[in-house]
Amino acid sequence: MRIDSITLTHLRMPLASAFETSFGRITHREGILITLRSEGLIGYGECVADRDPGYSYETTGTAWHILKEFIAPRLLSADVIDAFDFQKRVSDVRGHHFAKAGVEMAIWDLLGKRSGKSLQQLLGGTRRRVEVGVSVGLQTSPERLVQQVAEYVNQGYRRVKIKIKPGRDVADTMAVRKAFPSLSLQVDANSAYTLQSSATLKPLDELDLLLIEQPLHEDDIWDHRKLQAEFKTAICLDESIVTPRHARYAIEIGACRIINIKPGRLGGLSQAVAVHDLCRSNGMPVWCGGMLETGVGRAANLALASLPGFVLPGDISASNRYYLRDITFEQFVLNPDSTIDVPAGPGLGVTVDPEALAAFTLAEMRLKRA
Ligand code: OSB
Ligand code: MG
Repeated sequence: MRIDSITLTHLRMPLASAFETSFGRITHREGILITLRSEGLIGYGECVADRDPGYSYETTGTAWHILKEFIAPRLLSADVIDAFDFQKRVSDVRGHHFAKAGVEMAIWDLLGKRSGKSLQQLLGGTRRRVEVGVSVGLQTSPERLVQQVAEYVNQGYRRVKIKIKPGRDVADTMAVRKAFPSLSLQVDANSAYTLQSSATLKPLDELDLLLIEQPLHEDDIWDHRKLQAEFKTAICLDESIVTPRHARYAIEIGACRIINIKPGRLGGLSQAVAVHDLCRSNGMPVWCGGMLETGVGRAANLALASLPGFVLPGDISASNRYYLRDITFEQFVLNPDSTIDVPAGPGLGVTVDPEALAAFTLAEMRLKRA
């Protein structure tokens, strides 16, 4: 397939409500929409880098640079066959997974539109709807947190994840557990603890949590293994699993009992599927994480989460949990059984609203085939 042009659109979108994690508080989400034009078709992909290097070293700025200088030239110089061919072509670009994943997503969208198949079909997904939960940011007090959780539970979310950090952990989680004794509940520390300071988290082990996500350093596999040995509750790795190889390390040494899969962090949907397959054959449960995606990235996550190894609810909430106005015409809604329907149209199955896109655009650049 010939790629005629690549358009990078730097977006800044207001969130429906501020989102705070152990690495910071945001009121707006930045990102880069990738538009590929190919033989009369248009494919979209979302690069999930944000403004600041809090979750990852990648930012909208680094991704823009890598996309423009290194990835676009490799894609515009010769026809691309599929996602695997794309990965081979960019294998000499070290790291920068968010940048690569955004382009790979747009390639899948094109492949689907060419063949009339949905991304779900292309990836081998089976379910028509997937179980989802909601990720709740840090609040100013346990009372406010319980209030926020209650709102989401009333909206129909049956699985809730709360963000924690030192000083906002045990009391907050206990308050939610007390208010909702049978809720599926999990916590996410985004690397805010060391092996030493994580000893303070021990009371969480009595709260019947689904999992404790990424308590220790983002590049750590070894200390998580020590921590998992101390906890009954499953440790889940997010930040640390950046390639299928890291998933294998974690499985082999017992660093965790659950893995969070995000296509952006892993460098593309193809890599996400590879981690899924590896985990499935090793009996390691996985679930689909989120990066506060727009409708474009959310569509891809829903297709991915419909694969059989995704046995825990994903961080894939309804569109209105993230944005009052999204860049896709399609809005994802929560079904009464805490599921969201997987898009069935060709490719990602979503269409971009040009007016919404224009309203949120900070900068745009189109790179053409020579
Ligand atoms: O660690 O899972 C995370 C959002 C941005 C960056 C990292 C994370 C998150 C979330 C929100 O927890 C998940 C979502 O609903 O998109
Ligand atoms: Mg996480």
